[in-house]
Amino acid sequence: MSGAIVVEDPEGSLPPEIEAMREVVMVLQETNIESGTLRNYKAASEIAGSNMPLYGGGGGSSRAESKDEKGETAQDEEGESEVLHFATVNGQYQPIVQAQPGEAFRVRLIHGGNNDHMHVSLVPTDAAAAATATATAQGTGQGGRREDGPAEDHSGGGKASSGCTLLTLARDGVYLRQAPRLQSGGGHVVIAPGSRADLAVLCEEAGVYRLASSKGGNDEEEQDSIMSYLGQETDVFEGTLAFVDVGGDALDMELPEKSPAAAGSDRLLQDLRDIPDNEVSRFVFEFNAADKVSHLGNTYTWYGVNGVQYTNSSHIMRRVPLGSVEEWVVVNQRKGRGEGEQGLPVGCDRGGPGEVTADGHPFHLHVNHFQVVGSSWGDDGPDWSVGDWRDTISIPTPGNVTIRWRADDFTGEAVAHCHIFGHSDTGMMMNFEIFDSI
Ligand SMILES: [Cu+2]
Repeated sequence: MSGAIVVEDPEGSLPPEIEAMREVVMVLQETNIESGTLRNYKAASEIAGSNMPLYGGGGGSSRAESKDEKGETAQDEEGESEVLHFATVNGQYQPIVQAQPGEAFRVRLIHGGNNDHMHVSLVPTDAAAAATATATAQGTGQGGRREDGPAEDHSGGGKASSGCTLLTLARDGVYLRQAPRLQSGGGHVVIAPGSRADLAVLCEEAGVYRLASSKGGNDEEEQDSIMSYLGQETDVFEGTLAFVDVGGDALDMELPEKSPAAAGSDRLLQDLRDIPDNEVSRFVFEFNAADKVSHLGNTYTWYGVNGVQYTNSSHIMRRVPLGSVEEWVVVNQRKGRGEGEQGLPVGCDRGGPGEVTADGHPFHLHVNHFQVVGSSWGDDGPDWSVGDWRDTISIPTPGNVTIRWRADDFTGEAVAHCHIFGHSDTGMMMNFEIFDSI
């Protein structure tokens, strides 16, 4: 079960373009049920007249297609090998969001799912694509492309063909300093389980658009790029999340040109990159995944952090003085159990036994946000840049991300973990404690 708690900005504190936007909250969830249980859902779905796709595979690319797929597999009485795998938005299956042409609105996207990464874009259905093509041919539009505004400064390959502009304003509840930002070339947003993205959306042309997740980008190059970042074995949801139905009177709203955080002076936004290296404490946090093990009749993959499987909630792996700044290198490099607490990996590219891993892990830190200060991937990931603040980040696989965070305000025990629950629940988690040193 999950839901959204939205902490609103104080009235009058935002740029007028953002203030004027309507808000759409979207809590994403996934369901993934195999074999036997699926038959119950199938029966319930058919009785209810639902168009939910009860077949093996992704969430379907459209309502019509889902229905066809369901029809095709209705003959399959066994269903043993089938997998029911779909995503919902606010508990609804592929809901429709209404919008007007030229209307800028804000989407608060919250990934409350447990396993799949989302690689989200807003793409026209065939009808919208045809309308856009017609408008372009007649010279009455630019294929949906905005020629003015901030989007142009960060424009990537896919915007012209999409008809909509999708800009990131904030991640994990913190406004980006360099916002609004078009990310990942074609306007895709990567959202890991547990992470949040605040987006500004504007569609110029009337039509029906799909808010969809896919491994693909607008071209092969982008697809290669996203999977080589996340790891080839990482699960990325493929299917429609929601539809945006753009119609009615055209509006002439503007996308914001500057970030609400640009002049931020609160302590959270103090740039931790300015702190000298000798004033931070370094720690290496390594994700470990090893062979399958049997326990109480179940077989599962061994998951751990720094060579330790989380089984003891009173075991503290890291103690942090209140007010101090931590620098953690979060590593996902090799298969195997790692070297344990007594022999923490000293470098990012840990040697020793174990193949290079292709299974990605979103790192999540409780209590304090962290700032990205470096990565084996370079200064810009698919959905982050050095300097950004987050509480959840996917680690390049194989590779590492270096973060800094200040132990602010709160003392006590907390956890850092992979946000794929199948991993964290079987051991990919560690305790740390913030203590008052005075
Ligand atoms: Cu994981």
